Amino acid sequence: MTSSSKPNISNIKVTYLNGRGKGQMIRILLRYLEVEFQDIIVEQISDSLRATLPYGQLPIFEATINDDQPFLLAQCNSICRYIAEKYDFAGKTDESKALSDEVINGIWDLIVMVVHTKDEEARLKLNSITLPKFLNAFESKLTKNKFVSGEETTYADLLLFTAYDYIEFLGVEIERSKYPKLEELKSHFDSFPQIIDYKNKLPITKF
Ligand SMILES: N[C@@H](CCC(=O)N[C@@H](CS)C(=O)NCC(=O)O)C(=O)O
Repeated sequence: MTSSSKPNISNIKVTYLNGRGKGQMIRILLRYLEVEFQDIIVEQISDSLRATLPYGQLPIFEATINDDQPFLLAQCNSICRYIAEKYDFAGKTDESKALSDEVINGIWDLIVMVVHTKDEEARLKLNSITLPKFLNAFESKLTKNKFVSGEETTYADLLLFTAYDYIEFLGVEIERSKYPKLEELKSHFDSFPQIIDYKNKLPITKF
């Protein structure tokens, strides 16, 4: 899972709100890779915190590089890609990396639609058309190859697994029997002790 040479990084801190949202992708990735980090949870973004954030938003990732260089990164997807590259979980080829990127963009398109669809009629359309469209797209990738970007697993698989759970957490029912490959992916990640521990300790949050 981790690369043979030790990454030149220490004092990792992840700061996010008291919820799963965008922060969970970073937290679960670090947990899966068994990377130690400080999980900083804030109830809201104070003015003093906001002043330190590149876009005034969370999550952010902070670390020390080569023992003395502070490093700050914002934007959830950039953070996940950076961690995956650092710990050899981004995919080996340009194509595998690009397909991982594609799937992660798809995951966020779907999550954003789920989060922002409140109206009942729109919700029905989401459940009957949009959700199956996206889940079938992921399912077909997992049918073609063992993992979404090929025969080797990458962080895109872990984030897809996380999103699959998260969509249900957000109150959308998934007809799981229609997605046997996604179910297989779920069983794959649900069997790792660090993932079991992470999920068992997930606090009750609103989002
Ligand atoms: N594109 C950013 C979006 C980050 C974002 O929207 N963060 C929200 C929380 S999920 C936030 O900080 N909201 C507070 C605000 O914008 O004032 C990312 O993917 O990290």
